[in-house]
Amino acid sequence: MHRPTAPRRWRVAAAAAVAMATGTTGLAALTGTASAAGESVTVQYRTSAGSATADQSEPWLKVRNTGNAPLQLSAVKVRYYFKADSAGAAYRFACSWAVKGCAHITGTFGTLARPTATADRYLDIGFTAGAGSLAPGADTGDMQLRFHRADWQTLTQSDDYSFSASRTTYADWPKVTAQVSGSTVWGTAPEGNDPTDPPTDPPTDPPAGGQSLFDDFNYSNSGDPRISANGWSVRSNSGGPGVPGATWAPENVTFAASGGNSVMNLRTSTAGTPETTKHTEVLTKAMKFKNGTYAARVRFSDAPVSGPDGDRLVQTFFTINDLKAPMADDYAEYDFEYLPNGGWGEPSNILYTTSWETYNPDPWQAVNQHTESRQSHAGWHDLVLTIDNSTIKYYVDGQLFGSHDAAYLPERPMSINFNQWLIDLAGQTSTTPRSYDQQVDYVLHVKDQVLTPAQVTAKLNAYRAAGTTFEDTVPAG
Ligand SMILES: [Ca+2]
Ligand SMILES: [Ca+2]
Ligand SMILES: [Ca+2]
Repeated sequence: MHRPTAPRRWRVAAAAAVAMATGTTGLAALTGTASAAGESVTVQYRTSAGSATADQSEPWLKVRNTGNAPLQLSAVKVRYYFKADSAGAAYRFACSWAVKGCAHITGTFGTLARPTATADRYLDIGFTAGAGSLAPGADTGDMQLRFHRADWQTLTQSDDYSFSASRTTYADWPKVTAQVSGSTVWGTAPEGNDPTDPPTDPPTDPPAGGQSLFDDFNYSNSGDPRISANGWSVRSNSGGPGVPGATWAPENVTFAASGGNSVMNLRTSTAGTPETTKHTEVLTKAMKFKNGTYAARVRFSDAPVSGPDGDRLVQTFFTINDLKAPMADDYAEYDFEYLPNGGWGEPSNILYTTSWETYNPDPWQAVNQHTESRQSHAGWHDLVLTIDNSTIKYYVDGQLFGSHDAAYLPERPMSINFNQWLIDLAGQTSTTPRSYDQQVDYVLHVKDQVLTPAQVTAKLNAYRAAGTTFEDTVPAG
């Protein structure tokens, strides 16, 4: 089986642009000084479909650089907030015409963790590097954008936060927001969208039985034959994601006792060149995991073990299968991705959960839904993902983090993966060696059962009470 090339590149264009916008050091992005340096924009809006209900919502936008320096458009994101027609409704973005060229404009949908009466979703408008820059005082010109329901049913836009039926000519519009390199510089978001909702399910004992994979990662080293016997592959083959020319280093995967328990350590290291960059990944050889519960205890880190900090690092726990053709519907991927030093246009630490319908690698087009939290997640975390026939849910430390829609459910089984890699080498340009650790205590999958985080913990404790460090009763996919 070929390992799927993990397509976590959906903001790569933005990341590249941040590097350009901040010169050779990239330090402005890392220290969040992009807007402090005077970058500012205004966003003008009009609609060309002003009715309360419509086949498509048509937000037309112009972004103007009101700062005093050229502005790389790929550092800019504009967010349009709306109320979904139903909890399971899915949407598609399209660009009808744009002065900058529709090929240089991206649209991805997300879910607000704290919905309001007029907003539970958003559309993020972004730009590829090919969109170029805006001189001081210049604007993008017309961007004639639209979105519609995936099933082409009529949508209601009169209840949408960012919609205004009366705006039929361009004027400044503060009910969309704009960010430059991750800092909000325009508009007002709907109130209260912290991604922290309390769990609603009471703790109970886990359901009996259930075909399961459990591994406490009690191994001696990356060459331990039990790793392969238990269905894991420690990656050594080259390729993406991340720094081109980097290697994937099995020897950087180690195991150590920690408080009577064993943890797996993924160490990613670099001395600032592709040749010295070593990524790490551990994944199941089989793609046989689909609906049910996925859980892992993972330790993210904000700082290197040694050497200078600042690299644009991605620390992950995810499931994925292979893209059989561009935009193939039967692709599936569900990610926890922590960026301790920013990247993908973000200036600082951010945790993403992302559910993928599909994507097109070239030209880049993503069909996904994501939820994000801009704060440090350094330390140990209990990560839980559940998938049933209607919803995808992500939990962090027992709290619901994101809930994604039926349109993003998996069509085929997937592998389970952990990896740590560098997006690029622009975050820290030193050639002093440094390394970063991501640790994994255990992984659990229970086929076709949606467990609460408390039920996951109970099942983990039952395995440990029984002295079981590995079990795999999940049938081949
Ligand atoms: Ca609506
Ligand atoms: Ca363990
Ligand atoms: Ca899909």
